[in-house]
Amino acid sequence: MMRDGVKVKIYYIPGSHPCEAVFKAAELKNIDYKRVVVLPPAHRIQMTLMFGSRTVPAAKITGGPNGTEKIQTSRKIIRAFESMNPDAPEFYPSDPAQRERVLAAEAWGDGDFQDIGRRLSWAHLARDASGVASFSEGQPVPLPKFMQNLAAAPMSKIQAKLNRADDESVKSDLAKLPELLDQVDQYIADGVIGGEQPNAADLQILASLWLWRSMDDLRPAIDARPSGKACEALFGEPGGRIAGGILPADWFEPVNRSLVPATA
Ligand SMILES: N[C@@H](CCC(=O)N[C@@H](CS)C(=O)NCC(=O)O)C(=O)O
Repeated sequence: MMRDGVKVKIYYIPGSHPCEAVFKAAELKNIDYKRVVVLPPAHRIQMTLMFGSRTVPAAKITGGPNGTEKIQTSRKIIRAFESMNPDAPEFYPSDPAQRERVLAAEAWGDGDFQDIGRRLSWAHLARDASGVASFSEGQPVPLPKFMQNLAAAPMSKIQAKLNRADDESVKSDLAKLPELLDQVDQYIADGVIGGEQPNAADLQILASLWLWRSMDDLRPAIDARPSGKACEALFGEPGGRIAGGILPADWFEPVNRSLVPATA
């Protein structure tokens, strides 16, 4: 059981996949929390002033096992949640060999793999910001709708620049996608992720696919795989929707080719 009097606030950007990983972790541990939306790109300054470093997710925990804590990064927050409710199923398996595998997969999912979701989504939204509103729907955004709509295009262009979502990087990310999905499928086949009880690697890796699945041009290739099904089982529907046809169709050739069975 979580102890009484604990308060958790999670600072986040709607649609951010590491933030979604943290929300799912809180849900699985039965941890009550309050969501606080921060607005990109200004969140970099806000987070630096409040937490010391510029990224979300960030969590403020008061009255927990370690008193008041301010924590940044999805991996550290998920570790803090693990210790807050030891009665709930564990994110880090106690079997040493399985634990090693989960930790390695979690670290892999928090590397370049995590950056790809940011580059791909901002590259789309910088060209066509109409999808931004779908991620904010139902979220406590501290800005009237008309201002959100006015800000969507310039904000997305800045975010694309800050995340280095240039054409070359995005094309290279899309070319790598089938290989990365093969790796996720392999983790599932090896029993590292996709089991009955979600672990820290499930949270980290499948949260990226949750964001990838919001892009119409990517979703069919992901959904056709065990990794897409594992993502859906844990995270459900994506937090928003980015229409197809925004990026040049030929950039998706490697992804679409991977949909065709090798014998065809
Ligand atoms: N690997 C970290 C990175 C988090 C991260 O880069 N978050 C993005 C939003 S998805 C962000 O706040 N970026 C702002 C920046 O890099 O300045 C984590 O999992 O918490």
